[in-house]
Amino acid sequence: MYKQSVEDPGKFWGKIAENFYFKKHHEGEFFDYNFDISKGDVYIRCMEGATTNICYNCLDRNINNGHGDKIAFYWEGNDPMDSTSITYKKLLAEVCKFSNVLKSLGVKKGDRVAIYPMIMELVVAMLACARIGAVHSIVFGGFSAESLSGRILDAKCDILVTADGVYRGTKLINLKEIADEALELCTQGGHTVSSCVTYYFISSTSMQMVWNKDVDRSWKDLMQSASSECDPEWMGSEDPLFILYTSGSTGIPKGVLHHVTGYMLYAATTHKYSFDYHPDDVYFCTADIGWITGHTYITYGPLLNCATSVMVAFEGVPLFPDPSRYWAIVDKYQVSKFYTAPTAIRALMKFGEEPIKKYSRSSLRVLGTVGEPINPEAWMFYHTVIGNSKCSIVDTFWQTETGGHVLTPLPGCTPTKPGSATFPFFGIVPAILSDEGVELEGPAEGYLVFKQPWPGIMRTVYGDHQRFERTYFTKFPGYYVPGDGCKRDEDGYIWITGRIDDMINVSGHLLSTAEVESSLIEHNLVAEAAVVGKPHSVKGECLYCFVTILEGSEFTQDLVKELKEKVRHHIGAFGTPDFIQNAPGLPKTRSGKIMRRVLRNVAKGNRDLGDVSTMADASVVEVLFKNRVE
Ligand code: 6R9
Repeated sequence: MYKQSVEDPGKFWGKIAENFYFKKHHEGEFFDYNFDISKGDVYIRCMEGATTNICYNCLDRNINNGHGDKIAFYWEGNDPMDSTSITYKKLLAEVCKFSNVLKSLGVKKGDRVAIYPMIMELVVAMLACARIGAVHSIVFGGFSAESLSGRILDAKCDILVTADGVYRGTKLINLKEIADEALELCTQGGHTVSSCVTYYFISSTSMQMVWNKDVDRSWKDLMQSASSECDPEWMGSEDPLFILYTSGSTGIPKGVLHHVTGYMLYAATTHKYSFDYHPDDVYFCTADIGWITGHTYITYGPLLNCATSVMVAFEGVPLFPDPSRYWAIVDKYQVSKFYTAPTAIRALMKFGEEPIKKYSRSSLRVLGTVGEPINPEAWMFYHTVIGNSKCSIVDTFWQTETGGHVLTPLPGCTPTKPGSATFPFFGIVPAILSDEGVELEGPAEGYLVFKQPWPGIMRTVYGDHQRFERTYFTKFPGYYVPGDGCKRDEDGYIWITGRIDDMINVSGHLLSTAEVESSLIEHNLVAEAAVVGKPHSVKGECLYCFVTILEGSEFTQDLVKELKEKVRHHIGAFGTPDFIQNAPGLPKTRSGKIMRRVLRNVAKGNRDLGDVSTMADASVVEVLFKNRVE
């Protein structure tokens, strides 16, 4: 299948497309694209001319095939007593109702709708957007008001959908308050959101809610009177489906834009083959829908395959009510396919085997991982302890930009090696390039690139096509450059070695150093800041910040606290730095570039700095080692 997928991609994907409903079929070549910027604008189109609707394919098509009463989602609340489920038929009715609500608020095809997460209703809201052709832009619930407003402004969203609050462990987060602050910032930024639809999730009076009658609408009130029938909008293959922001190395997030048909085919196919999905499976992905993993592998992929999924109301590692929570859920629903992140596995390893062995986990067949390189120890723990040495481990490498898995083993088919994402998925042609852009053969290490398009690849950066070309297609014309380094071993296995740009991967979430640095520099005592990633036993990497303060001022623990709070406020809780150290001077090249490589070694306490001949003033390094914090 792989051979066919790369030799005749049109035939391969065309056959897969036959499983989906198209209102109008396409004619001509399956792909039309240019990857080579030296020959003109970069573009990718797939099945252009066909019309379809992804929501119709997720729901109506499955219902028409006789699966209306199948469970689409089992939902587990923060409190284990709080659980419910929804069938495909019921989900369609809810989606149609919310589609009509959106229409009544004036939302039309092509309009952008921001969604600041809540739970089952989030899936309803995103599918409703897809049904009427509106473009959803979901913002992860851990982001701050400032991050949320930046994203609403960039896409000029007219509507914001949110909830009053959510629980994280025992902590109640007042989402609406953050949303209100973000809307205020949007107005100050010159764009006023016309409606804010709030779902009362907590529905208790303990939450103080400010209600602005011009803008605020209640989800439940609007839904009550909405009809549960709504015809889908037939969308062109290359019409946009959603925007999802990802960190950019300049510090300004990029709105990754995915389009209807290519994304649909790729989400469904990767979900089917990477997890060896079968109709009687119960599938459980622990991600938050606010990230791409949630988009592709909670909502679209599983629904397109008519799967039954477990969805949980909490992100990160559930230690509530105890560290066995995942395994209690696995046994409760007889989960067969489980998908999580290395950071979660490492966090669970800390509690030992006992909380895991309390449950049988005998239903498990395939265990997936995503988000960052998985270290072999965590891989082995996943395999031997969590999977009782009888499950396939699938280490799936991909990005917001790729839409779905691009390197992954196929369960029961690819012999695995702990820590390697193994081989390309169908339709993916990787290569390893040297610094000079030469394709390296055999065992080699260099830049990971992809040579031809696949259906799920992003089409552009929202509102900035040049940035799309600059970021992914300029370094090596003719190739898509994801920004990761990799190694190929003597057996042809690919091993991701980490980011090659200034990105830090904290618990599977990418953060740009520039974004954190600009938050630090806003403090009036900070003259300069440089941020690097430091290896962390659970998070993979954590933020280690070097700050140079103004002459004559004092570096105190209060300042450290203020700076941490500042970054947290700008980015959100998950971006809070672990370490802030006083750096009277930073190592710079003679041209003034901060030498992050040196700082990474200082953070690690590694005195073997390599070649420092380009450093302007080598004496700063000794001081940095002296001020190091642990
Ligand atoms: C899906 C997702 C993308 C970046 C990517 C890479 C890292 C993701 C990985 C992995 C090694 C894996 N990454 N999966 N590195 N092995 N299996 O995480 O998307 O948030 O856009 O991050 O994450 O560095 O380039 P996104």
